[in-house]
Amino acid sequence: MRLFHAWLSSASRRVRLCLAEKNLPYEGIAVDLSRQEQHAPEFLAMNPNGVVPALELAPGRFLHESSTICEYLDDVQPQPPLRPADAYDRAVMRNFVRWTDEKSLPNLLILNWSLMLQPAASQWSDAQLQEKLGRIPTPERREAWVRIARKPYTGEEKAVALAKLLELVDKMEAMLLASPWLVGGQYSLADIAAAPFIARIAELAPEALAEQAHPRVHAWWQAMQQRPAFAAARFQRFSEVQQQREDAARTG
Ligand SMILES: N[C@@H](CCC(=O)N[C@@H](CS)C(=O)NCC(=O)O)C(=O)O
Repeated sequence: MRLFHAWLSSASRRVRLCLAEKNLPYEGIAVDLSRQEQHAPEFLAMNPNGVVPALELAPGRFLHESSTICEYLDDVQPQPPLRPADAYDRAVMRNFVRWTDEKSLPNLLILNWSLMLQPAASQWSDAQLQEKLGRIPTPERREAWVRIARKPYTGEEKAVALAKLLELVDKMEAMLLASPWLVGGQYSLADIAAAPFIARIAELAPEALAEQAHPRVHAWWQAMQQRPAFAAARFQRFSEVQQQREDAARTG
C-alpha cells in the first residue's frame, strides 16, 4: 500500500495512526499542500476531492476519506479490532467520527492554514491565484484558499474557531465518564479520530487538557501518547516544524 499524506494534516495523521495500530507496512508519500500537489491531475485521479490522504491499495485502486480508509483497514486486518463488537456502539463510534469531521476539522483548518499556508499563498499574483483556483475541485476549498491568499482570517475569527475546536474536549470529557476510551469500553477508531485534534489542542490551548480542567481527557491524552502506535504515527509539533522551516530558510 502507498499512503499519500501530509505530515501535519489531521486526516492524514488519523490514517497513519490506524496503520500503526494495525502494524501494517506501507510506503508513505508526502504531498506538499503549500505547492497544491493535492490539486494536480495525478492526485485528483486518486482522490477527486483534492485533499489528503489517499491510499493506493494496488495500481489504479484508491481510497479516500480518512474515516472510510480506517474502516477499510479494520476490515482487511481485523486484529487488533478497532471497532466495538456491539452494533449500537459501532453506530455511536461512527457518529462521533462524523462529528469530528464536521465540527472539529473545519475549525482546525482555519487555525492551521493561517499558520502554515498563508505565508506562501499571500505572495501569489492574481494570475497565479486564478490558475490555482481553477484546479481546486470543490467550491468550499476554493473559498478557503481565497481566504488564505487574499482575505486572511481575522483574530476574532480565529478565536471563534478555537472556541469551537475546544467543544471537542467537553464532548470527550462527557463520553469518558464510563470508560477510559471513548466508545464501547475499548480503544477504537473514535479515539484514533480524536487524537489529531487533541494533539493540536495540546499546542494551541494546553490549559484545556490540564487535569484540573478536564481530568478524564487529561488521562486519555496521557494514555494515547503512551501507545507505541502514537510514536510510530509521528505527530510532530507545529512549532518544531516551523522552526525547522525557518532554519532551512536561513541556511539556504
Ligand atoms: N474529510 C476528509 C478531509 C481531508 C482534508 O480536509 N484534508 C486537508 C488536510 S487535513 C487537505 O488536504 N487540504 C488541502 C486543500 O484543501 O487544498 C478526510 O477525512 O479525509
